[in-house]
Amino acid sequence: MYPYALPPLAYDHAALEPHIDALTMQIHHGKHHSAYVNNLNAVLEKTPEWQKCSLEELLQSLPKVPEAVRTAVRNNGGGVWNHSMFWKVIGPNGGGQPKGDLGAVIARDFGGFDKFKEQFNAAAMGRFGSGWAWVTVEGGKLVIQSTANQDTPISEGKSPILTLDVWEHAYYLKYQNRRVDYVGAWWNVVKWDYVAELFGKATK
Ligand code: MN3
Repeated sequence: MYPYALPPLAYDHAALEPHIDALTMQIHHGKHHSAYVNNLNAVLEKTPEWQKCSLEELLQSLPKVPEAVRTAVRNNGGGVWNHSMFWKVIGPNGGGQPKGDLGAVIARDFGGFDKFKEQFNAAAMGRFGSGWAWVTVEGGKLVIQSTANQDTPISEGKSPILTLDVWEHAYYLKYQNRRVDYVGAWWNVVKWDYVAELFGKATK
C-alpha cells in the first residue's frame, strides 16, 4: 500500500477555460502531478520509516531524511504538496478580490489589492526558470516570496495561503513563452474564499 495517491480534481479539466486550457490541466494534473506522487512513493520504498509521517512532517524534516534519498524526497514531496494546494486555490467562478479580514490585511500590508497584485506578479515573473510564487503568513503579516523548482515554504515552517505554479509545463501549451499572459489570466481563477479559509487557519 503506497502512502500517497493523486488527489482528484474538484472540477473538470475544461472548467478553467479560457484562462487555463483543458489539455494543460489534463497533462499537468494527470501526468506531472501524478508522476510526483509515483516518484515519491517509489523513493519512500527505500526508507519505509519515512512512510508513516504526514507529507508536511516529511517536508519539514528534510535534513533528517537519509542523504541518499533527500533530493528525491525534496523534489517529489514538494511536487506533490505544491500541486495539491495549487488545484485548490484555483477553480471555476474565481477571480475578483478578497473581502473581509483577508481583504483588510492585504490593504494593510501592501497598500491595496492592486499593489499586492503587482508585487505578486513581480515574484512570479522574477523567478528564473522553474518554480512557484507564494503568499505566506508570518507573524500575522502577509509575505510574498518565490521558490525554485519544487521547493515549498512548508519546509521553512511557513504557512502558505496562495500559490502559483510558474513552471513552463503550467502554461506553455497555451501561452508558449508568454508567462506574463498566463500570470495575468490566472488571477481570474483564484478562489478567494478558499484563500481566506487558509488565512483564517494560519492566523487563529
Ligand atoms: Mn506544475
